[in-house]
Amino acid sequence: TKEYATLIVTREGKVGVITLNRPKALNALNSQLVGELCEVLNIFDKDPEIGCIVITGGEKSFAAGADIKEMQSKTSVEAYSTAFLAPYDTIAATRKPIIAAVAGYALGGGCELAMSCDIILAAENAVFGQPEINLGIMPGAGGTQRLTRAVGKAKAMELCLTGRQMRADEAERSNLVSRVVPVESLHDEAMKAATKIADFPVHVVMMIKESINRGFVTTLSEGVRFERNQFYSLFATEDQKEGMAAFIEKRKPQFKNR
Ligand code: CO8
Repeated sequence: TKEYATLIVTREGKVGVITLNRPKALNALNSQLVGELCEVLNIFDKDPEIGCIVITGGEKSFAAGADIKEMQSKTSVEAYSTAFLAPYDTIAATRKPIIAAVAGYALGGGCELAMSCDIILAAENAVFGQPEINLGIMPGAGGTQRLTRAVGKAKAMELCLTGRQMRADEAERSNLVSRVVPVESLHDEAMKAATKIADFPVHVVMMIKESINRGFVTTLSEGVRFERNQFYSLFATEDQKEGMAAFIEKRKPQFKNR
C-alpha cells in the first residue's frame, strides 16, 4: 500500500486497518486527513479481498474534532461552495462494515466520524462529546442526527447544548458503543470482531449492513419489506446452500464469496 501523510494503512488478512496519525494535533481532522481517509475507504470498499475495515487512532486520542486551526478563517461562502463536509458522506456510504476502535478523545468531528462507522468499540479511557458550541458553532457532520438516534433526545440535547463530555461507561450505558474494553486490548478486540466479520460471505455482510441502515431512513414496514427481499435473494446463492449443508453435515462451511 501507498504511504499517506496523515494515516497508517495496513492489511491484516482480510481486514483493512486505518490508523489516524496526526498525534501532535490529537488526530484533528484536517482536509488532507479526511481526503486520504476517503481515498483509502474507497480502495478497501472495492477490494474483494477486504471484508471489514477498522478505523482507529492513538491511545490518547481517536480524533479531537475537525482541525480548528484550519477552519478558523473559513468563510461560509467557502464552506458552502467547496462542500466542506461532503467527504463525510463517503464515509457513511462505504458498503463494507467499518469498526471504529476508539481510545481517548472522540470529540466533535471525531465523535461524528465514529458514529459514521457501523460499530463503535471503546477503550476504557474513551471520551465522547460534541463540544462545538464552545467554539460558537454546532455539529456539522451528522452529530445532531446520529447522536440523537443512538442515545435518544434528552442526552443528545444535553451533550450538544452544554458540550459535556461522556466517558466510555456512560457511552456504553447509552448505547453509543457496542462494548468497552481495556485500552491495551482495544486493537486485538477490534481485530477479532473484524476478522470474524471478514470471514463471512462479503455479500451477506454488506446486505445486513444495508438492511440495518435502511431502517434509519424509512418506515418500519418498508424496512421489513426491504429486509425480506434481500433475504429471499440469498436463496439464489451458493453460500446459502453451502452454509445450510454444512450445518446439517455437522462441519464448518466453506464459503465461496469470502
Ligand atoms: N484542531 C486543531 N488542533 C487541535 C485540536 C483540534 N480540534 N484539538 C487539539 N489540537 C491540538 C492543540 O492545539 C495542541 O496543539 P499545540 O501543541 O500546537 O498547541 C495539541 O493538539 C494538543 O492539544 P492540547 O494541548 O489542547 O491537549 P490537552 O490534553 O490539554 O486537551 C483536548 C485535549 C481536551 C481534546 C483539547 O485539545 C480540546 O479541547 N480540543 C478541541 C476539541 C474540540 O473542540 N473539538 C471540536 C472541533 S469542531 C468540530 O469538530 C466541528 C465538526 C465539523 C465536522 C467535522 C469536519 C472534519
